[in-house]
Amino acid sequence: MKVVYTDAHLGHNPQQEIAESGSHSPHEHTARAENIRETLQADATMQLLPPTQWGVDPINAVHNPGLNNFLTTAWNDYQREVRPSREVVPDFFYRPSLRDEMSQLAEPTAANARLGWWCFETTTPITEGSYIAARGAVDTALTATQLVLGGEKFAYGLCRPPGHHATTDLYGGYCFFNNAAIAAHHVAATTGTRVTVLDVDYHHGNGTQQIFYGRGDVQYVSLHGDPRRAYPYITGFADELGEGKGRGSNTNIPLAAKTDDDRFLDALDKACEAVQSFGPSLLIVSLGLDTFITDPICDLAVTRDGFTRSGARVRGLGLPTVVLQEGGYDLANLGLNVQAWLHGLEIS
Ligand code: Q9C
Ligand code: ZN
Repeated sequence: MKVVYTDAHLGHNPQQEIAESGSHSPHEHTARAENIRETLQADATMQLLPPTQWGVDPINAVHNPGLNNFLTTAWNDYQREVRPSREVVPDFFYRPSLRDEMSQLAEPTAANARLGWWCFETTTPITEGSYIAARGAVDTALTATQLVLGGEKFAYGLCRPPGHHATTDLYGGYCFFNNAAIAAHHVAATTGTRVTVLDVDYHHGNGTQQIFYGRGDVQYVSLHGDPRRAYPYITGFADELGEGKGRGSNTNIPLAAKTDDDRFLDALDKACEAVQSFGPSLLIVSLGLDTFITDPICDLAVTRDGFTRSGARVRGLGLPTVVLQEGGYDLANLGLNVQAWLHGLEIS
């Protein structure tokens, strides 16, 4: 299988994560992607190649162009205008109800205010090279997608930073641009055919759901920790089915804590049935390995064998498939888990 990778991700190099009323070393860090690359590089069935450059148009076709404009200069603006800091995190969030009964504002001009305008939470620091890294992840997703459009049955994009929490207007949840959504829109827009994003990350892909919620040409199907207990809390409920033209093209399957391989595979069966009835021409998998039994921030109990079985189940759909990296935080097992999933897809 072809594996798209760029070392541009190394530029996004946070050393802290502000969460749970404190600050700790980040769960989302450079060693994640390096561990995956090393494991796949040592695998004779995998062929690494760099992404080509796609520019900003595919990003701005999915996101508010203001998000890219902001991220382009956010780190530098903050250094100059607020204070020198290797990592930049908002300390004020614009919430529309602050101006209930009043007209809503346009984007503010102060660097600190713009941070809280474009970001929804505190765990996604901007470092000096974060923007270059985020662009590299989008290029990686689009290059992997191009390989599949060009006739490869499967391709894997080692996207870092991940993408599925980024909405039309907002970054957060370790994500700047929604790599999978940008790839899915690119396929729908250039081929005129239906596309599905199947999201198996532990966390609900609130961004991907939001971006396609009103569209009938891109289906979103997700398995995830029940939002009653799991981040991002405000989306991922089973009754979110899409709206307008998108009615019926959104499927959420929330999972109980400690869900094991057999129960996860049962849920994946249901997800695959939804994919089959939608009838896409191409599948994009948002691949998170944070459903793993020893993941440090999640509470499911999927094993490596469960990942191989998951890949094999997705292979059973018989669709050209682009696999894009999302989460997964058990560093010692991350590369091996990605490899197991991809072997299930390609070799089983
Ligand atoms: N105490 C991805 O897996 N922190 N993002 C949650 C809960 C944010 C996960 C902390 C988790 C984001 C791509
Ligand atoms: Zn996740």
